[in-house]
Amino acid sequence: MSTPVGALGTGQGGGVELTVQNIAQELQRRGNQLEVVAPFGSFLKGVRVKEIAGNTQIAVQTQSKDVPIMLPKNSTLANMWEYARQVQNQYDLIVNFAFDWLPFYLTPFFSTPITHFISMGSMTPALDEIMERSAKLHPDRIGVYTKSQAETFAFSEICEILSSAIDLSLYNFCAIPGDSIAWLGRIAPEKALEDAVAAANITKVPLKIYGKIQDQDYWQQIQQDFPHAPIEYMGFLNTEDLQKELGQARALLMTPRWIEAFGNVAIEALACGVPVIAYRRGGPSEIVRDGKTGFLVEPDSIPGLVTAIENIDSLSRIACRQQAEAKYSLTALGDRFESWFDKILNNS
Ligand code: HBI
Repeated sequence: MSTPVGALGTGQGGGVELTVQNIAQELQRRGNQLEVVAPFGSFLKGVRVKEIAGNTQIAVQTQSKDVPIMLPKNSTLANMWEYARQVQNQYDLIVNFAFDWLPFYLTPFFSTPITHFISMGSMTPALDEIMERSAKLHPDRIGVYTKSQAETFAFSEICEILSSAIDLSLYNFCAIPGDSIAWLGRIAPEKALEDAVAAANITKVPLKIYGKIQDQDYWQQIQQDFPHAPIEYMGFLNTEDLQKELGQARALLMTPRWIEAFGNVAIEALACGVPVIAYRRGGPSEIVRDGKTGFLVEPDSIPGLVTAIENIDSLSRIACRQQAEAKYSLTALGDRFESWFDKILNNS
């Protein structure tokens, strides 16, 4: 049951789109019969998709924390779950990827077990409450990316930590980098690009910036604050072009101001042999092996970033690729999800 905020394959669903795609394709490759229920216009290579029409759901991060739970007229989310109710007896398990109130509320009304993969940290009290109620009813049926994401909820102890993955065959190892470092992500305040630019300004190491400019004023302000920093904006690239560029980097800088639930860009860098310098905060702090495949830095410390940049060439790039292969391949992800599902089906 995909996210109702937008059609799969359009990027509107953010990070969870990649998770739905990877899990569906990997579980099917292993012989599981499945279909993905998603908003009209969704597409998933090699996987049966049941497209559901209606008005898509507002993205929760665009709303203030105390708004009431809302469904638009002819709600895609409601229509998705009406379909699930009708076909539930054809399936052993229903897996929800929507970060929305309705699926959690409906869980006890279904005869087929429903399990929930939560794709962000805590967002609103109303969602926290219904997720907690669901977690209390069925403690083994809440999955998350990371422990630090789970700890934003009161039920962190019962969460299954599933981490994430990428299709490693799309990423090539690069042994000898160029002289620049990279920053990758939505250009918006919670990603604190200004810290990476400040560190480049001090070290004079060229910084290449990749990603969508989500907040134009914020981007202009950074350029005004650091007129002489050695930075270059490279635009928003697709995976194939991105991994070619990213592989050339001496390091990836991750400077999140908020708790990243995971941080897919970290495993994309590792897959190319690029060590990661990240604030010790949220998902990236559970990915980077400090001193081995990158450095974890005191959060919001620019001197910490500078020291890490000055020492990054001492790390082994092949160790970065090896970590990606051991933990973040589609096979490793499939193993984690299948063992989670087995536990649920054996207990239900
Ligand atoms: N908002 N209402 C709502 N429902 C979702 O499933 C949702 C969202 N915002 C973001 C989101 N999902 C995903 O992009 C997360 O993986 C970030």
